[in-house]
Amino acid sequence: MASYGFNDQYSSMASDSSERRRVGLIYDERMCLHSDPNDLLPLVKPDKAREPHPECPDRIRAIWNKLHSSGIAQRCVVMEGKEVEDKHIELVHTKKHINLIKNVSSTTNLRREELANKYSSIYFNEGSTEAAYLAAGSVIEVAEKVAEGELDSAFAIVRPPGHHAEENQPMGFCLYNNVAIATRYLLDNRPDLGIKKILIVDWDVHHGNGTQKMFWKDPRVLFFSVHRYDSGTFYPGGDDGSHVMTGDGLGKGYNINVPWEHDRCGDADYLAVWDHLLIPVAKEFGPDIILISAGFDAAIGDPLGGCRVSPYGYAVMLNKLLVFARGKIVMALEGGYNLDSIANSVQACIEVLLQQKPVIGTLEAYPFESTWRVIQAVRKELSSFWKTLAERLPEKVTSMRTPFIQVVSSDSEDEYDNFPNRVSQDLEKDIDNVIQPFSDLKVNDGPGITSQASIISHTWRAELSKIDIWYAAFGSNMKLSRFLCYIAGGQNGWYHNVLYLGKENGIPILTMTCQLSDVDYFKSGKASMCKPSKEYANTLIRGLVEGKQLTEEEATSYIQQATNRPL
Ligand code: Q9C
Ligand code: ZN
Repeated sequence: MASYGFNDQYSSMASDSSERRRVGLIYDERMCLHSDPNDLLPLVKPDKAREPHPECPDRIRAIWNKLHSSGIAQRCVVMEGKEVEDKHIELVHTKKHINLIKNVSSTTNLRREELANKYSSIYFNEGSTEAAYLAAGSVIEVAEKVAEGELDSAFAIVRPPGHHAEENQPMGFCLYNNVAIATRYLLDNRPDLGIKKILIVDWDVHHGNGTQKMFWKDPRVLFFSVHRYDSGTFYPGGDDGSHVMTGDGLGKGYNINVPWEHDRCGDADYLAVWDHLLIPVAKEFGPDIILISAGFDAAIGDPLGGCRVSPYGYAVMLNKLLVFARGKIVMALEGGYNLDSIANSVQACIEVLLQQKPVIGTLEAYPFESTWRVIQAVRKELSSFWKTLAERLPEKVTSMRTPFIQVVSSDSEDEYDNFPNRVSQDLEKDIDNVIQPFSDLKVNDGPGITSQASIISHTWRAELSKIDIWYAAFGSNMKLSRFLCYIAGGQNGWYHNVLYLGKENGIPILTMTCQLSDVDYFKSGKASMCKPSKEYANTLIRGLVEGKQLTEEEATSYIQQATNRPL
């Protein structure tokens, strides 16, 4: 049942290169014309400078550039964007809404600002209309090609995103509901293609409120959304994303919400949801095509999501869907705001669609306790509609779990973000950059470990148990900015080496060391003392204060004194 160990999906692998899968890719530079006019303010009024809007043109550029530099785009069928026709938008939106989006680019800046302010998390500029028409039209374009069989699968690299957009309002960075429009297009306008049942998988970290409403009573469309809910406090908020929202009328049972209770969900949590909810239900539903509202804001390093899905996680999630609908999968970009994370994640997905190498790897973590709670609640809520969900999950499956430890974070996160430009980057990458192979660890004297210790034959605990001197840092408050500050502080000081000792429960174990020659050098007094950098000192002080042992004044003076004291 549960396969946290390794991947079990080879059945759909193209066995030789002659049956290479045709994967469509759509990108159009014109979708970059839509951007937040406030992002231009720093040029005009530097004092008014604020954070650039996360839903920015560079998102799709980053993806596009990455797919080219890695040679993946060259293996796909690349298509140009296409504008949607009003009659197709009308399948899900009101005429009033269409007029709003149609006219917004030809009005004044002031009027645009007034209009945008009427909605939740929306901006408009001169490029918004064209981008919105291209995003929706491009998803239709690839969906049609996949449904026809001209393409096996496709990825539409579009913006603005769509899943928050409702019948009569833009919302949450979304203008037109791209995926919903394409879904209705296939069902209503192309009966000739034989698409009768559509599964929409929405793995954007936010609930797809717009899509949910558009298919609320429609049994032809199974809408499955997994998202942060946090008791209804996470965007878009309210109870739309609750698991009790299962649809209405004929559509009852065809709306499935998987609401995370908290942040930090990762590969293990998503795959548990796949194995125990989505995959069994998809089997029972038997979709003719799958559309994925593919936001990548649940990715590790996303500034909005707070979740931890890796590119490998997305690849496994996608691969598990490829056995349905004869592999007809259409992916459309939704959110995702860390440029590196989204580029790497999209790349991993397209490699899966191309089916050129098997998806292999392991998961080292278990789902959270709360994840099993959520899965059980969803299964119970929907057990009368899907017989596969009525079975009880074996205890030995649900007993594989990780407790969730609430991180009590200090008042303001940003105050201590000493690496503001780096915070949003991919944590795994940062770790890669600072770690050095375990084999660099050389401790030659004493009964300790011998040189060139092998990480393969020993666990880090076993190795370190042989060392007499320990330096340990309690890492519960190790958010990325702080971690980087320690590293930088250490590297400017005397901990030149950061060693990666392995992973435990998915958490990388690092330690900082120095050369023995450095110890001697310091002991000899020849080394001149240097004060820690301001950031490093502040981080140390903060750590002491959070440990509740010292007040801020005490910690500050302690660090001050320590910097002037000989060893
Ligand atoms: N406190 C998508 O990912 N956040 N949209 C507003 C207000 C809006 C995300 C926060 C997030 C919208 C497509
Ligand atoms: Zn999102």
